[in-house]
Amino acid sequence: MKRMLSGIKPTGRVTLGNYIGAIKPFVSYQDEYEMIVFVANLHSMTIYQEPKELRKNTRDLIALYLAAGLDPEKVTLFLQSDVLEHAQLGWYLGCMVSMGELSRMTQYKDKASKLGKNESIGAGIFNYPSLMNADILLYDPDYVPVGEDQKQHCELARDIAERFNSRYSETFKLPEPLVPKVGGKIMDLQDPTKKMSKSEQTSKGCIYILDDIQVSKKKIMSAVTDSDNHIIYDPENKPGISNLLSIYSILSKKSIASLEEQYQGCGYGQFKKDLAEVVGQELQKIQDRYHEIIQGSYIDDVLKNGADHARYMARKKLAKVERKIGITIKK
Ligand code: ATP
Ligand code: LTN
Repeated sequence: MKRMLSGIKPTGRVTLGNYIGAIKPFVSYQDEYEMIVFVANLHSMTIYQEPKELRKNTRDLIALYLAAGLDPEKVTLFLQSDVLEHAQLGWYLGCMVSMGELSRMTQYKDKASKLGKNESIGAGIFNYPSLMNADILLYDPDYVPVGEDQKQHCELARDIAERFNSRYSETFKLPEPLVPKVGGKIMDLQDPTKKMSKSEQTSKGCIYILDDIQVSKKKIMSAVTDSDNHIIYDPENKPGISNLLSIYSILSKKSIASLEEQYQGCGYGQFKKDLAEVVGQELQKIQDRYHEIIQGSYIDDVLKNGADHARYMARKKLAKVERKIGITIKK
């Protein structure tokens, strides 16, 4: 069975973008692949997190993974901070990457360009990819399912794995990023040229999975579109309606072409109303399960089992790395 691995940061409320670009695909892969899924809470520290909120967001994220249908019997689900080997390998790999490579990462460049005049960027954001490389390489996954924005980090993991293998001998499998063809980048509903992101300040263009259902519907109804009233997928010239078509297609399991046909001659109003209904139904389903899961100790049990299993794999790999690089002095 091929292996897959991915993680999500608990940096805020989970968005429809996270759900479509990451969580929903994970659920669909779990029968076919050996899945390792974790909450990247070490990565979330690269931006200040209010401790109480971080705790809530972390529990919510786990509960949402489960509510969306991840089955802990099939998937290893754990908190990154529970497996210390991530940080340890992150250090070694950070010593093998150049400042130039890290400076070319788009996520770093984006965050750096958004800084105010007197703000300086944290070193954590700069070093972020090394920790992510460790997350990936510790487990030898064949595939890393991520949204479009994370493809570059996965490619770096591949480069670093190759570098390590050629310097010290074959140690890491070369992972491949897996970006969904539709839904890899869900855009902000108010500014469809920007990614829907949970760390954005305003929430009008972003649907949260735990949004009140009526609020989520209103956000769809007030999504920015163009003025020609034709429902056609053309991300370059019609980013707003194309984004809505992607969301509709993923949630309804209908192809974009069949939706274009279904809505030929219809105005945007009807299309948005139907989509609002589809989104509302999907959220309702998840929220009902979320409310059951968030109570009691189920989450803690799942995390404990997941961490035990992940730790076992990670320790073996780290021990191998430490032998090869000469850190371990026992013969
Ligand atoms: P931030 O906005 O704080 O950077 P994020 O939501 O982009 O957060 P993560 O929580 O780590 O970052 O993302 C988890 C997964 O969701 C990643 O695989 C990412 O590529 C995917 N993802 C995030 N936003 C979107 C989006 N708008 N469309 C599709 N996939 C997304
Ligand atoms: N950087 C990713 C989250 C993440 C991740 C990973 C994804 C951390 N470690 C390992 C895949 C594999 C993000 O910002 N979405």
